[in-house]
Amino acid sequence: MFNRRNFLSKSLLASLSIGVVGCQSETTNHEELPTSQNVSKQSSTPNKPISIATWTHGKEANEVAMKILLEKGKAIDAVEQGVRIVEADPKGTSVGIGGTPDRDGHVTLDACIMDEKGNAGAVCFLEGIKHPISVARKIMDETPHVMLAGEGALQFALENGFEKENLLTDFSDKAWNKWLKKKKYSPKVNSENHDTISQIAIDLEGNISGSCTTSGLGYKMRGRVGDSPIIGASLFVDNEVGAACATGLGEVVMKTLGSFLIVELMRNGATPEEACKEAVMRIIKKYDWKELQVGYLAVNKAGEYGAYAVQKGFNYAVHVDGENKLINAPYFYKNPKEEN
Ligand code: SD4
Repeated sequence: MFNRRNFLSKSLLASLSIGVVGCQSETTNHEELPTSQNVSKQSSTPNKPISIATWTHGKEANEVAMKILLEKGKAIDAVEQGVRIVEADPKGTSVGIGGTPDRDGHVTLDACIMDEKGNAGAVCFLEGIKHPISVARKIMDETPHVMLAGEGALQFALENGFEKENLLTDFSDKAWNKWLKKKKYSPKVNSENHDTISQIAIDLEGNISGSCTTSGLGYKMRGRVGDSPIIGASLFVDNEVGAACATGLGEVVMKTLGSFLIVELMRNGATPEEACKEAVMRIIKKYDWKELQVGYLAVNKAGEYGAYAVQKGFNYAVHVDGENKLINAPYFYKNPKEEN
């Protein structure tokens, strides 16, 4: 019988495979593709609780989140507390304290958070506050707005008990001074200067939430805001479908609204990995992607997860069934320079 939802799913999947396969070239890495997970097959036994987060430090964030989830805590608390541990680590040069400054030496932070009800909070161009994710949470919980920026965000944070502190560590200060000698802005791909933390969790009730926090691109122009505080770009949650999040060059994530796209693709039947791959392909098709990195991560309502990146090097951590493991994401571009 004709069913509009099936029809949409089928046509979408057909266009997905044309889009994706049509762009696969010798540069595509097939070996590393994990087995695609089948939504309908596994949806009767959902993977929950689950916590999933970008990069190696995602493991620490998952540890914190899983403790909360196993104690019957809410996914929204798990993803806030999870990323706070990374924000508080002065050794991390892409998040919170210790973040790489902009070209003028200021550490400016972006973050957003979204819960199972579709509530969202975000903060951007925030200076001097170590935990932008908690400022974003407060904006979500206690104001009629979604995002506060710069001075206003700082004022709100101070009025709500957050303390101002110097976020520029000696290490980041030295690195910035070294950078000043040449002032060459050349964002490298991967974790050399991309390790924003984005996290998604599903709690025991089956509710989904997500978070994202970063100091953004190192040595960016003063005032530059990336994708990380933009709902739909770095993060999107739809409790009926799943959630997606991003890391990497924010400009292309913003221009393709990747996380929202991924959730919509999953709504129409794509697996998390297929959806992430299609979002990467939208970047590949339109932009000069060889020197940039973007990694997407997604989880569906059944707790199945997947990821896909433009280049080699994006990894993520998954905590499920008592195990917290790191996984290398499959990717599109095999850099010939790295093959030698
Ligand atoms: C940004 N998306 O500001 C962030 C950077 C990032 O891993 O994700 N780094 O563009």
